[in-house]
Amino acid sequence: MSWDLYLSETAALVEAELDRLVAETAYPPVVHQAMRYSLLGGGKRIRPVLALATCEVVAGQVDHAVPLACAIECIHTYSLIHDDLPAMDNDDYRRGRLTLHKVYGEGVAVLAGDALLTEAFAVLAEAAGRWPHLQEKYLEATVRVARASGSQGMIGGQVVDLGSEGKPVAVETLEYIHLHKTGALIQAAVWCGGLIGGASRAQLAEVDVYGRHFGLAFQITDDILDVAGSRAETGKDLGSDKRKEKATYPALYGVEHARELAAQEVQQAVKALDNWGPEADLLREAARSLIYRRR
Ligand code: GRG
Repeated sequence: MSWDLYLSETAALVEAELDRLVAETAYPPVVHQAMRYSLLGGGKRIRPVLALATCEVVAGQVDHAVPLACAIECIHTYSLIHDDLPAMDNDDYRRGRLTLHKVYGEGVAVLAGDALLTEAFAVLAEAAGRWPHLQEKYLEATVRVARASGSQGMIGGQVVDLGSEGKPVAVETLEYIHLHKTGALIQAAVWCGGLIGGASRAQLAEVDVYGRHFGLAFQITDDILDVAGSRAETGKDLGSDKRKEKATYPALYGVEHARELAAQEVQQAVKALDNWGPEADLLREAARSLIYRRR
């Protein structure tokens, strides 16, 4: 199956599960409606689908990785809500719609993000309790997801990003920001998907390298879209990185060289799976699709 088809079919499965997870009727209504506005608001579902694809590629049972996939998407959604706040990137639009704080106010947006982050760990802990034979794996995955999201992962990257605005930034700092702000959660998604699916430690080490390069390529292409994409396709105001004097690959190297660097990262992601057979084509194609990313 092609990656595009796999992505759209599996994203629909994730969407249905997220819809069930945060019920429309839950009390108090405002926070749950706000959570749903962002959680069900048109995300591409790259991270959860990568987690499920990796589980599948190692011949695991995909439904065992669904809680992992949903937890990761809840964390990703919280990070976008908080990232859009006036105290962070102060963005008005995401996915072609007003950002959450523009609709529900800043207080509810902060709390909806907090609630999604908290829910993610409830979902992981529940999964550990549901399948006794996966208990240890879900515990290990929980630690990995927490670390990837925390001060030495996504938040670490975000803090360095915030602190670098308006300043000249060294290549190493830029790489740190991208690997942590964006890469860590993507890397955790594939690694944990493999873990739940029964991958060997050697396979997990290779998947980890794949995830690192995928994450870097994903953020470089994200930065390129901010400069050279279309508002209709990205659903975001373009040029915001430049306005905020953000540290990005196009700012440091120019768009053309940034494209080459993204292609190199894709190549390295694919190379990390050299020991794998055709069963890993899905992951190879997922990485290659980043070159043509338009949203
Ligand atoms: C704790 C106050 C507080 C804030 C946390 C950690 C954080 C703020 C923000 C995370 C940093 C961040 C938003 C990184 C950007 C990653 C990125 C490229 C997001 C876009 O991902 P897509 O394209 O989005 O997968 P969709 O819309 O498809 O879900």
